[in-house]
Amino acid sequence: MQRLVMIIGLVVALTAWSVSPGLALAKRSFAAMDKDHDGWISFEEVFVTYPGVDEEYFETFDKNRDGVLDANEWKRFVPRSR
Ligand SMILES: [Ca+2]
Repeated sequence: MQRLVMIIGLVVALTAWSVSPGLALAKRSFAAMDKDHDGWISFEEVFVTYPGVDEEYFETFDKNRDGVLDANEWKRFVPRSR
């Protein structure tokens, strides 16, 4: 019985450890998000990393409405999952 508890505990710990990077909605750095290194983050670049983000949500961070996020706009971005 004790062994079973240990095994379950181990499985839970391993699952939490392996799943956490996927669950981590921690924001990536501007450089990491700017895949094509053009100095802007497009909706497509955000979508690749955060598929839960739709265009409408993306646009709430695009303060100057140019369709991309600059470094300052990216600072305010908050990842969200669907
Ligand atoms: Ca912009």
